[in-house]
Amino acid sequence: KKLSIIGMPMDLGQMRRGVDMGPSAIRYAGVNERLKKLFDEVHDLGDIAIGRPEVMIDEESNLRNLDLVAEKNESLAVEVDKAIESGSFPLVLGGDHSIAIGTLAGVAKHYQNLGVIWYDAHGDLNTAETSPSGNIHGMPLAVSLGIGHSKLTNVGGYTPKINPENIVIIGARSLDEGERELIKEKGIKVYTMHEIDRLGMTKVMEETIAYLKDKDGVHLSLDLDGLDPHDAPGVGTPVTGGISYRESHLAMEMLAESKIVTSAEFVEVNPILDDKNKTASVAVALMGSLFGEKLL
Ligand code: DIR
Ligand code: MN
Ligand code: MN
Ligand code: MN
Repeated sequence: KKLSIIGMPMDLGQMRRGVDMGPSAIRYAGVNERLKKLFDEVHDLGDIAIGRPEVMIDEESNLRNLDLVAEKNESLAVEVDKAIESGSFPLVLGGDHSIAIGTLAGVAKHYQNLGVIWYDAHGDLNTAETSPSGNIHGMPLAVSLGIGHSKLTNVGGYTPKINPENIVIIGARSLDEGERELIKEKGIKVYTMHEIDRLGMTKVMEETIAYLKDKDGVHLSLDLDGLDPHDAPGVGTPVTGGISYRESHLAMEMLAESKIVTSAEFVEVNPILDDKNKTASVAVALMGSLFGEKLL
């Protein structure tokens, strides 16, 4: 079993600086050491080069830093693709959630029927037309469905990457109007905080795993803001009333047992907004559980 770690120090998909330091924070929290115990080989491929480009707002299209976000995601897609080609499990460290555009572009070409678990307070289903912010980190799930600006949907040279019936959103508690409409129109499966409270995380994950069981691969896209800000304070857009640390471990452990996950990314870790690197440490702990760490 081989793991490839790819850092994506991207902050161009939103407006709060510091999330570009997410990969460093996660490495500082010991990701390599932790996961070396769980894989035969761990290859840390370093970071995708983002540089410090001039930030421009494309007012007309309501897509902040459109060209740069598209270009950097092309680079990420190439690296993710190579990792899978080499027989490795790709683990991408963010970076803001716009990086899912590149991760999924690199992953989805390897599967006929890829499932996606979107663990997030948000739907990330906006387009330039529906976005209240113009931030591309609020759009990657729509983009991956082929909905949005063609510069984004065509990253990797093909579209769409995924089908709406293959998606499960877990932890939603902040959706914009256009996102609600898209969820209804496409019939996307969503476990909001209401269902998590009502059913419990065990049932939510049993149903999620059953729902995705027949897929030939499953990508986990975990936005740390899916967790409650009490447990994961170092995120750019915290939303109160989120998934707990314990529930998140349980979810990762159930995914480990199910063996359905074939690629993953952990995004939105912002050490500038964090409390002594707590959020990066939580991310690494959850990775441990996702990859089969057990106490006994
Ligand atoms: C909001 C925030 N829905 C937007 N989205 C975030 O700007 O589109 N996604 N923070 O993770
Ligand atoms: Mn997100
Ligand atoms: Mn989010
Ligand atoms: Mn655990």
